[in-house]
Amino acid sequence: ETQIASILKSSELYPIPQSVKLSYGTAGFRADASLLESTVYRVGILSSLRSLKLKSSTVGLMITASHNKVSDNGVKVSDPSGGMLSQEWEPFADQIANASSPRELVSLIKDFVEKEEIVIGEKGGGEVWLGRDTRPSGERLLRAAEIGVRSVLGSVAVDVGVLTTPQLHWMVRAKNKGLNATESDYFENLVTSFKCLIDLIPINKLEISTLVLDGANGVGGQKMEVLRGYLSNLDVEIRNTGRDGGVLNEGVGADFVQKEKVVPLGFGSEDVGMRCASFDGDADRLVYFYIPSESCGDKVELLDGDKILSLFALFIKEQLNIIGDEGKQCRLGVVQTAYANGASTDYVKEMGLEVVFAKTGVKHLHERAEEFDVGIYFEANGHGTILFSESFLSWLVGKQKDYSEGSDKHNAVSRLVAVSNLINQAVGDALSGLLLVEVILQHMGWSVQKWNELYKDLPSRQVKVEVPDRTAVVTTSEETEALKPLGIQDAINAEIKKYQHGRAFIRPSGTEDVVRVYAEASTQEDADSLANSVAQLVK
Ligand code: NG1
Ligand code: ZN
Repeated sequence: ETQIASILKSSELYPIPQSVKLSYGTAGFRADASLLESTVYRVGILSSLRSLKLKSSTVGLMITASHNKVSDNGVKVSDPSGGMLSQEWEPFADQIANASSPRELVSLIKDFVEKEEIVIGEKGGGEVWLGRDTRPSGERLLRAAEIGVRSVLGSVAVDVGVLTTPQLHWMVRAKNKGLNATESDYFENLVTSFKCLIDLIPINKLEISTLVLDGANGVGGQKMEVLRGYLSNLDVEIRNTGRDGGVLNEGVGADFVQKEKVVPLGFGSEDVGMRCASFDGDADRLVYFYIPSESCGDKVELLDGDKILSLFALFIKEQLNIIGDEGKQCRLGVVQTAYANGASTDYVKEMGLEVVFAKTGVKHLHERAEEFDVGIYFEANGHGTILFSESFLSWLVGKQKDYSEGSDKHNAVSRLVAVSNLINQAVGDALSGLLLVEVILQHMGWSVQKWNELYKDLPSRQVKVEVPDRTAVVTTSEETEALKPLGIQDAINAEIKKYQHGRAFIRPSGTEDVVRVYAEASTQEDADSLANSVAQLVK
């Protein structure tokens, strides 16, 4: 009928390039940008269908390849909740992205629409909000997404411009909750809740020193420049905004700093001891670092996602303790992945928190964090957030009325409510995470060095190995043991045994064509050597 004709017609514009096999992966589709137009067009169609399936709720479509190189790009979908696309739809995403002809595409869509009982064109269309990061290929790909969205009859595509990934997720979530959902609403929400937390700081501890931010030459630094204009009690110097000739993610950004543990471009000996932070290319990751005075060369002292998680956990636990017995009944839990530094896990366990492990990729962590009243999740690379259950939040709001204004308990409850507003509960967000770290440090009266002393990281090393076929590596569900190739796990175990506190695992990347190797040991030399010998086994 007309719907089929519409898709047949538009798909002629976007033939699939030969010899690419795409998979939705850890965080959507990613590839060299020149290969992605047909994929993004098809994800546009999928997004319209997703919206229709969920009573025309707004769905988000983000064009970004995050920390990957500037010539790459990618596309991922935000569900109406603001979370990642339901994993149940990923196989369909894979199928249509790889459909080799318009006919095959149409037939896959037809079957899926029937199976999911999606009704097209009768009760209004779908609505999809399209965002992109600063990559030069973004605009062209966004046009392809628009055509895909609109090829589902009655569906509308709204271009919401250049945004960070978490901004788009936040806006989609707010829109579907019936709240104000523009980018300025996003900023206003951050500013208000940050100020609220600042006002609740016990006066004598206040300390403000300059934070130096590495914007990864991407969208995050630029948005931070806007946000900074509305904030008092925060002094940020922003470098690597992308306007001074630097290249996105090249020698800069959270992924680079975390994996290489060296200073990003634009930082050096003049910054010794300063509190520094890095965003990744789409600003959903945040790490802190400082250059130690005894630093030789370009080494940094890294405060990764695990340290951020520990700081958040400590602060929240402190507020619950102030509330007393009732506060202690709150189920506060932590979700980490196999990449979490062993020392961080020990630290939060000693605090009395429950720790659970999930597979790599925030979609997996997010799911587990929802099981708690307050669930904090972080990947070591700096991607994470805090989730507050609806029932716990309404309990808090009730208590705010019960306790007398200005009392310790009232302040503690108000802080928790403000944290729930400040932190982006849709998805990990470098901007909101940064504001929360900053206000907690001010609250504690801590320097970055003091914060770093919460626990000492076990030395670790990550390397990636390029292989002809990364899918040859298959792991258990926790990703800590390799089932294939046969025999490799025994060989890895034999290497691990040679080291004190040795731990190592391999897994295929879901975003790059590599196998990742992680190793921990009691000294840096040992961690390096363990990582390298395991990498040799993979080659
Ligand atoms: P892969 O490439 O699957 O390891 C990487 C990160 C994930 C996640 C995604 C999405 C590591 C080891 N892996 O996934 O944690 O952030 O990218 O960006 O950092
Ligand atoms: Zn990212």
